[in-house]
Amino acid sequence: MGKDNKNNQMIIEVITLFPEMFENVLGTSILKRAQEKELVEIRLHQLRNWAKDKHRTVDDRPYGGGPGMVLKVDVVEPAIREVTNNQQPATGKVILLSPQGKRYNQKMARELAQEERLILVAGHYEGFDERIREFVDEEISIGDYVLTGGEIPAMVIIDSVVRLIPGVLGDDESAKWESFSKEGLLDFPQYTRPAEYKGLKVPEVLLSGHHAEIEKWRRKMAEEKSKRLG
Ligand code: 21W
Repeated sequence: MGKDNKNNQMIIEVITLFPEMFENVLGTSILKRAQEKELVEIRLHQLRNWAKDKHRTVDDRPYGGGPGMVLKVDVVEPAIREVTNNQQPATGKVILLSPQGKRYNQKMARELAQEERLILVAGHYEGFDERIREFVDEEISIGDYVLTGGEIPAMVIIDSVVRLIPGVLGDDESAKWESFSKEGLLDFPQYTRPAEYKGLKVPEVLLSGHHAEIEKWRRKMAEEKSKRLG
């Protein structure tokens, strides 16, 4: 079990200078449970372990000058190569988290959830040597804003992919939400007790017990909401 990957568990490898950033996120709630159930194994790799000199250098000043440091291709490439080849299965999709990448969405999450193994490479600081792009299969950005590194985007991908692995969420729950997101419908409004709070009432139909009516109302509300958000 575990490293042999005998079951159908997904393996996610993360290459990062800050593996400790991931520990709380991966050790909490649904991501924690998914790993305990061995539906996914997430392996954190310290990029600095592939540094070649005694100072464990991973970045350097940019050719041509300018501010900031650039992640070295001769550190990142060996890390990708070793993590990809020297572990089982020797396959997997290598993804570079990059502000220039393709904008991440739910369709991409569904596609990644089909993979046996993902290798997520997170840079930090200013950026990485352009040649690193030659050694990855995909580049993904999580949106048009500037972050300090690829670690949080890597966590976003892990979270969105792991919840799609069969068995991670309750069956009825996950099936239902997936069919909604495929149709492009967003959430419907939800309420719980009390039925009235500071004059704000729960819609009557939800208190009625008419299940067909409730279903109709929820679908209508979800469609209206998706239209409003374009
Ligand atoms: C920020 C890396 C800016 C590179 C001169 C020329 C990964 C990210 C990141 C970062 C630059 C994602 C430069 C949304 C993000 C990420 C750190 C580019 C360097 N200087 N998705 N080029 N937003 N961010 N500037 O920031 O690594 S996915």
